Order: sequence, then C-alpha cells, then structure tokens
Amino acid sequence: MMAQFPEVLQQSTLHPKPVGLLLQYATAGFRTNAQHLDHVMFRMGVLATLRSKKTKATIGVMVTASHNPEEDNGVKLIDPMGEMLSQKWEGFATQLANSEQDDFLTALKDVVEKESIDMSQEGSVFVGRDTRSSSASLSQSVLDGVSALGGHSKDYGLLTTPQLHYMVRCQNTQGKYGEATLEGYYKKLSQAFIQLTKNASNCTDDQKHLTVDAANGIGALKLREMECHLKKELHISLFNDGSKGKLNHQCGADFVKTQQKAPTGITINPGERGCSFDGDADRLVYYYMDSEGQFHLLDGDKIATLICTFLKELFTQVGLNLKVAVVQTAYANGSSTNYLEDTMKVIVRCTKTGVKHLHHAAQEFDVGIYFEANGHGTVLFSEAAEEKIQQLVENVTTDEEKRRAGLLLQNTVNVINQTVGDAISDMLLIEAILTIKGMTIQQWDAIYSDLPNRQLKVKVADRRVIDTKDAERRAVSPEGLQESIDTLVKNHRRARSFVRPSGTEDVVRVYAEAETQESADALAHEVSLAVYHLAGGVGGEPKLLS
Ligand code: 16G
Ligand code: MG
Repeated sequence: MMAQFPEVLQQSTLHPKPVGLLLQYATAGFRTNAQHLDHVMFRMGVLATLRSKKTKATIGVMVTASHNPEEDNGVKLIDPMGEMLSQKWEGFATQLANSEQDDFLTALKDVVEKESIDMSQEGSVFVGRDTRSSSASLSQSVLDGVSALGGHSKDYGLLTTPQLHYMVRCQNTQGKYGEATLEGYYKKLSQAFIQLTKNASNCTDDQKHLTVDAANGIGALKLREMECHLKKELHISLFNDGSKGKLNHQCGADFVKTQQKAPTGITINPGERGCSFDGDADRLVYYYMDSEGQFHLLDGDKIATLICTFLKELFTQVGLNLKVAVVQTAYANGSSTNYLEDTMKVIVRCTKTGVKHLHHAAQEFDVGIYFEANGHGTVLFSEAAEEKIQQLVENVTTDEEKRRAGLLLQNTVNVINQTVGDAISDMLLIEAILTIKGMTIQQWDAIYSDLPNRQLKVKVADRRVIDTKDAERRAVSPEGLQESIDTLVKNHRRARSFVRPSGTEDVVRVYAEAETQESADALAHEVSLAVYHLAGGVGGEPKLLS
C-alpha cells in the first residue's frame, strides 16, 4: 500500500501548489482563473482514484468552468451513478487542494485512513474536458494524478459535462443505462427522439426548425456530431458555434437568463423558437421574439411545467398512479409555483440552490422533475416507475391507446439524461413534447405568466455573515435583516424577496418579484440597501436601476 505514496509525492512536485493559495470545492467544484489550477487538477486526479478505490466503481472528472469567462477553468468530480460528488468528499477535495506541498502526503493519508481505503483495490477514472484553451493541459494533469496512484484512466477528450456524467453511469451499470461511448449516447437519445416524434401528425418543416445558441462552447461541437443521428427530424440552425465568437461572451444560457435578452450573434425571426446552452451544455433556456420585437424568455420553471404537464397527461392515459413532484429553488417564479400547486395539483418542493440539492430531493419521488430557474435540470424516474412503464408496454392485454401512451413514456425516459441536467437531452425532450402536442412556443409560454422579477448583487465585506434557512427563503442573520425584508415586501403587491450569499462569487444575491417590473425593481433595490446597511456593504450604496 505504502509503495504508491512516494510516487504520488514525487509526481506532485511536478504540479506544485502556489504557497498560500486557498480554494474551495463549492456548489459545482473548483472554479477560478486557469493559471491557478494545475495542482488542483493533479490532486483531483489523485482524489478521484481514491474515490474509485473506495466505491469500487469508475469516477468521472470533468474539466470545465461552465458559464465563466474563457480565462477561467474548473473541475468537478462525478460519483458512480453519474451524480455529483458526495458532500463528505467535497470536504476531502478542499483538504487535498489546499494542503501545502510539504503537507500533501499527510492530507492524502488522512483521507485514506478516514475512509479505510484499500489501496490494493483498482482505481478507474473517466476524464472529459470543455473547449477552453487551458482545458487540454489541465486535463493532462488530472490524468497524471490518476496514474501517480496507479489508477486506470480513460480520456474522452472533448465532452459536454452531462455526456461525461452519462458515460460514468453507463460504465457502472455494465451498460444497462447505455453504452459508454459518444456513439452510444447519440444513438440512445436520437432514437428515442425519433420514436417520440414519428407519430406526430402533419408536422411542418417550420415546426421542425430550431435556432440554437451554443455559447461558443463544447455544446456546438457535440450537437454537430449528433445532427446526422437525428435524421432531419429536427432542423437546427446553430449559432455561436465557437468558430468566431468568444466562449460565453454576450451569449449562452447564463447571459440570456441574467440579461433577459437574446444572445448576440443569432438571427431569429418573430415567432420562431430559439434556445441557448451554457458553456458546458448542462443548462438550457428557450425564447422567442413576438411580432413587436419583444423578447420572451422561457426559463427552467417553464421547462419544468411543460414536462410536468406532458408526463401527467401520459400517466393519466395509461392509468399509472405515480407520485410526481417538481423540485425548485427560491428563484422559481412565484407564478410557476402557484400554477404547479394550484392548477396542476402536483407536489412542489423547494431546496437550496445547487443541482445536488435538487437532485437529492427529486430522488424521493416516483417521478421527480427538477429545474433551477436558470435552466439546469432533468427528470428522475425511480426504478419502480420505470418497471411499471416497461410492464405496461410489454403486457399483451394492454389496449392500443394505452400502449401508445406507454411507448411515449418509455421513449421519454430514454431521451432524458437522468444523471444531471443536459442541454442537448432537455432540448430534444422539449422539441418532442411541442411536436407531439402540436404546440407553438407562444402557447407554451401562455401556460402561466411570469411575475416580473429582478436579481441584483451586493458587495459586502464578508458574505458569510448572511445565514439562511427554509431553503434560502429566509435570512436568520444578520439580526434585523429578515424583519426589514418582510416590511419592504409588504409595500408591494404580489411581492416576494430573499437574499443569499453566492456560492460561486464574492457577493450577496438579491431576488425580488412583484406585480409590475417597476415594483420588482424598486423592491430589489430596497432590499439591496437593507443588505448593504445590515450586512456590512462595501463600496458605494446600491443604486436604483435607471
Ligand atoms: C452553480 C450550480 C448551479 C447554481 C449556481 C448558483 C451546479 C452544477 N451548478 O453554477 O446549480 O444555480 O451555482 O450560483 O450545481 P450562485 O451560488 O453564485 O448564485
Ligand atoms: Mg454549466
């Protein structure tokens, strides 16, 4: 066992840690300027190998900084079933990344001891990376870390984040979930998509057309690779494909959602559907321009509602009584929550921000549809639910009508990437639903109307002074802040507001929604001032948006 350690120690000196640099494995792994990440990558290769030895399964390591600017990079680890790394190991990740060169071995041995890892066990790690210029060398450092501990690695090269999650799950289910290759991924999803859409009557070429903004990232490459598998059932006009623009710059899902406007670099006619991926293709938002040139955003809440409507109808048709829930965060538009609870009568759960929280909550139901308003989400089916659908389709006594609905359900399960939110998979599902229901994007948008809302950031000396409860909907510290928010909210109609420390930026985030945009803007500003004064604001006082 000990024989491996001198090798790791020696190799680690080739990926030295800058003295004093401290980073934290946050909501979605490590993320910072690419220049500071070489040692982190090597150490995450080491940690993934330990995690693999511990779980006796393949672990994934994805090199990406998602929607951050091109000069940043990051890394996240993927657990055996394709989920995000367990919280306990996030702590080990931080510990390993932050130990100074001389303490690295001690930190490493500490993990081995605490987790009673059998070092003679084999280790297996899958590695993928996005299109950033720094990603190739950083993923090499991950591979170095794996081999330093004697682990086996498979380098998939360029992949979207959700594709790597998918590969890991395929590998660890011995192919039951699918084949752990890109070809396998494309085939599984596109076949399901073609099956779903083939019965839709009189679908015109116009309806099959979709404009995609790929944020100048990895999603563009992978969508191009997939196109031939779609057999012209979807006509994609791909923009921001990385051939000229900068990654995530003025485009991509994050830009569109936060700016509430169309990405630059795309052409979209009034009434046509457009959608945007983020830099690593795990987020998706839709939009269209109306005849007056007004931009309309359909975010994660609208996506969840559409999927939920579709699934509930199918469950009713086949007579399956399944426990369906939608999982959201505090950012979910109040109108979506009301619609889901009051009109659709589904269970709605609210969790803290961050995919892992939503994912875990969704696992508690037969069917858990989870989406963050920012467009990250997927649908989880319990094993029992999948079996029931399977039986229904295979049962010879099932009548034609039910069998048809059952097959739709089965193909819906197959088009979905259940490991994590996946822009490509979510996009295919939405396109299939719109086709099957013969629905336009305007009709989808009209299911409910969003309450006007506003998000702001406030800089404070130490954002940790803000502590929240009730899935971040209420602040418990600093003293008096929640009372102030409550008072301010009372002055606006249909209003709601909350604040939370960001997990990815050194700011406090403020969210407000109200009956009118003016009201939402005013409330967001008033709450920002309360944060500024009660939570140690720095710099000038927040100003009202003009
Ligand atoms: C990360 C999370 C995302 C969350 C966002 C919040 C994952 C894969 N990504 O990007 O889900 O919405 O952080 O950022 O978990 P914030 O804490 O800065 O508001
Ligand atoms: Mg992303």
